[in-house]
Amino acid sequence: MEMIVKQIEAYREEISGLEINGPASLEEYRLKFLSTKGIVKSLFGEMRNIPADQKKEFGAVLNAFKQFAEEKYENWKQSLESQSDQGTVGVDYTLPGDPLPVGSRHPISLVRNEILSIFRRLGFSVAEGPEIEDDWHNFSALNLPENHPARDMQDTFYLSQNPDWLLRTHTSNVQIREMEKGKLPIRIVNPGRVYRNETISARAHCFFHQVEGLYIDEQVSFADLKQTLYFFVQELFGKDVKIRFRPSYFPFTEPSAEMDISCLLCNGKGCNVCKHTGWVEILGCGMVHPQVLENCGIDSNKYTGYAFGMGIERITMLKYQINDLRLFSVNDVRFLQQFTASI
Ligand code: 2NL
Repeated sequence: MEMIVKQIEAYREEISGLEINGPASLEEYRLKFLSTKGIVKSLFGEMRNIPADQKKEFGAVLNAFKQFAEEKYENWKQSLESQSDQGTVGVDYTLPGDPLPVGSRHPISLVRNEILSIFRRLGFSVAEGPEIEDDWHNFSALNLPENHPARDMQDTFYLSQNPDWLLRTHTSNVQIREMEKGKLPIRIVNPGRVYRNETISARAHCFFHQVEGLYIDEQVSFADLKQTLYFFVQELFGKDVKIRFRPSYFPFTEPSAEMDISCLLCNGKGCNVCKHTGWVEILGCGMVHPQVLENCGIDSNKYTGYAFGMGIERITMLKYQINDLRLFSVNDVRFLQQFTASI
């Protein structure tokens, strides 16, 4: 019996020296000492080897040890629970918090907003309209003849459920709808997404974005158009930019022109971007065709107007030296994150 009592003393010392610092070490302690296969239980099993006259004494030692081991367990358990209630164990309040990822504007939106804000300062208001359109507002009112190639299934997306409807191929439908309202003068810019049935490549996509403008009043001239567009590109690209107009053709304007700006990269000396001409095309424009005015119920003897249209992707590519149109729609964050500094 003496041997066993010594052993119990040793267990007491072992328990007193234990460091319980979490639920795992507490459970390890419980399994070792207090479980059905634990040390306390097995010591009680020793009772039958103790001579009858010493059983009472041994029983007292054993009970005291059991109580000691159980109390220790309860104390540790309580102190662990109160620590986790307060949530203070191992929390370092000086560490930085979890990051909150904040998105940023798409480059197309940045440039669109910049374009619109320049025209707003000139007194233009912003108008928008439907992307699903009918033949009249997308083609006929704009003087596009029945047999014009743009009307072809190959170039335009028609809705398969009802081919009277199509996805607009330019934002001019908004200007037509504005003119049809019959309130003059009109001075609007209209941004939006347009669709064309193109094979996707670095230079073409089946959807892209435009800003068009329209100014109709008495006595509006081509000189007004030139001055307005000159102010616009100076605001967008800087005071040193030069412009030139080349004659062109659109069914909805007469006369029509394409406007180039001096190349921003080489300052007109000639480089890859301007294909060594010193000039880059940025928009098309012209005086609104009298037939288009009449189509919308506007007296073409009394009123004249100018209109222009530009691709936002094209201008964004020039401004930020982006060489592949597809980058705008694949949503690769490595591309998009490069614009986070802008608002
Ligand atoms: C381009 C050329 C242009 C227009 C758009 C227009 C609209 C009406 C009447 C007359 Cl309702 N014209 N829009 C005029 C000239 C050119 O866009 O290259 N766009 C990307």
